[in-house]
Amino acid sequence: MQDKYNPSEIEMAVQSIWGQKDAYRVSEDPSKKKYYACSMLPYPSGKLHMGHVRNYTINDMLTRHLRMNGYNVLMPMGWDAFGLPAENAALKNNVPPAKWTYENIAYMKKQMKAMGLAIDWSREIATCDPSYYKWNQWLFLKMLDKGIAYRKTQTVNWDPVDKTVLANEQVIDGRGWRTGAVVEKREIPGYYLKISDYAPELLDQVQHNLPGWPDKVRLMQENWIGKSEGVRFAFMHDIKNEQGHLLNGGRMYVFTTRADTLMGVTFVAVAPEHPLAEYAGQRDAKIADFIVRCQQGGTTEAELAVKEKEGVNTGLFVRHPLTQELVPVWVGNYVLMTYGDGAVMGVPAHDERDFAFAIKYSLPIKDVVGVEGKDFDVTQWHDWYADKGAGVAKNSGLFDGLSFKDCVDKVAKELESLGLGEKKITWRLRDWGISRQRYWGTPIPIIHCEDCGAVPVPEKDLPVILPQDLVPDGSGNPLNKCDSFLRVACPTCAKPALRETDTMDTFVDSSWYFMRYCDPNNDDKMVDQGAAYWMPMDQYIGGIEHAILHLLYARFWTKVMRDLGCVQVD
Ligand code: ANZ
Ligand code: ZN
Repeated sequence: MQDKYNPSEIEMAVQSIWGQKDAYRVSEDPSKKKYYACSMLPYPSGKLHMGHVRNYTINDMLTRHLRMNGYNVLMPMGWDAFGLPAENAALKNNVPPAKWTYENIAYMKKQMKAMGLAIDWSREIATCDPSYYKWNQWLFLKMLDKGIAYRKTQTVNWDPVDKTVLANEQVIDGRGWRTGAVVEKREIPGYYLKISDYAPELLDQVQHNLPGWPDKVRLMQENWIGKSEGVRFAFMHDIKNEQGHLLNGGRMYVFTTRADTLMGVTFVAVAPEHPLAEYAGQRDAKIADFIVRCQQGGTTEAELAVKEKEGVNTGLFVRHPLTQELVPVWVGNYVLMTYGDGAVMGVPAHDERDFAFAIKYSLPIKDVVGVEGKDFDVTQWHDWYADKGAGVAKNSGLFDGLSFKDCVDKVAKELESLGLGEKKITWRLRDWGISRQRYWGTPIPIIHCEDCGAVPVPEKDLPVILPQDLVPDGSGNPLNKCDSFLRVACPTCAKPALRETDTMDTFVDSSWYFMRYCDPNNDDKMVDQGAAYWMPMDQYIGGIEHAILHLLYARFWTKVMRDLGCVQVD
């Protein structure tokens, strides 16, 4: 025993013995108790930072402690190696992203080794390796086959500088999170995963089946899934198009969580992309202008919430379902096309946004919920106006005196008997758009043929390999200029066709890597016996910043793996 700790001597000596013995390599041993300590997959940005050191040290201590207590402990490591920063670095330094990435991996691995972490390096994975992303492609094709993946055109947030679609969280104050460029809305085709179908299950899991998770994370995920109970119903109208057909069959639907305030409606507001807005825009340049202006800037709910409420009167009217009164239709910048029906009933007395809107445009305000001892003041907003638990209906004819719940029930019944609507649960969770107009990611395994359309790459031709040597030049995706990648024969009719050049969101990569560590070299199955032994993880250490979407997507992805029979365990 030396009485002085001399790191350069002792660490080197010990680590070389560990290396010779392959001391931290583990295999599935049913006779021992297993423990799986996983760390969030690092992005190979260049050098380790203190956050990495902290996280890996926690798992390292745990691993060593449990090993000494006879456990069979797996502590793997890998690289979240696809994504934008590699392309940006490539652009700056004129080197292919692959080179930059692999050099960073080598450097960071050296740093981790110097730390003496008890990692089983035989299980190392890099998500940019074809042996890994092949399985992204494989599962995507299975999802496509089952209808869980689908192609559609949708309005997206477009960053004009990076020339890419941004997720809502990547738009900050109407600007791209990285470039600071004003975000535009664009219509482009892309692939989506039907995570919305899984919303009830995911919510149930968040609420009841994630022992040990911090409440903060639970709440964020709950809000993200966003279950909302309300009523969906139609305002009737007789607005006709050129051919004399009623627009949307003469029905303008809204979703409301406050059906009890139906008698307080003084206007309706539709999203700028709503068919009625479009109709009005075609007939009035001022309205068209307004719609275009709304299309610039941020589209997220958070952004719309802080934006000044603005609108324009369409001159159109719909009918109140119970009083038959004419209600004016406005276009409102605070109405989202992607939520509910893209239209709201405006109740200025009890909704803060509607209140601001009504004040600004001098629309009538009619209060229909009374709270004892408090007087409504039309000139000023008070939070109690929106407190649904506090009062009873008033100025509402046959609903007067009813509490919130009773009133909603009665209004819903009334609307139902008129054939106009019913109670409905609306979810905030949107389907997961996985297409990125980017080079450095998993190629989406699709071939576009003029005759056959979008044809899935046959399973035997997987993986679709991403060229490693392209250098982005800032003018969009270099795959579009790479003939050796781009030009292929159509798998169906053999005519010349073009490969899809969009790649997958890197959240796909990080949605299942923790399972791949269990069967890292399996070329026949995505995951297999190793996962059956090691999963579920016993300990996961990751950053809170990923806690909402990332983990939600991972649970969805692995759920689909389970549903499709790729994996037997949680
Ligand atoms: C009338 C009303 C009166 C509302 C009132 C609220 C208070 P959550 O809880 O988030 O589901 N809404 C519906 N669709 C919308 C859209 N596409 N864009 C923007 N707002 C929309 O919110 C539901 C409420 O959000 C709905 O209930 C509707 O406004 C609005 F005193 O209807 B409410
Ligand atoms: Zn074809």
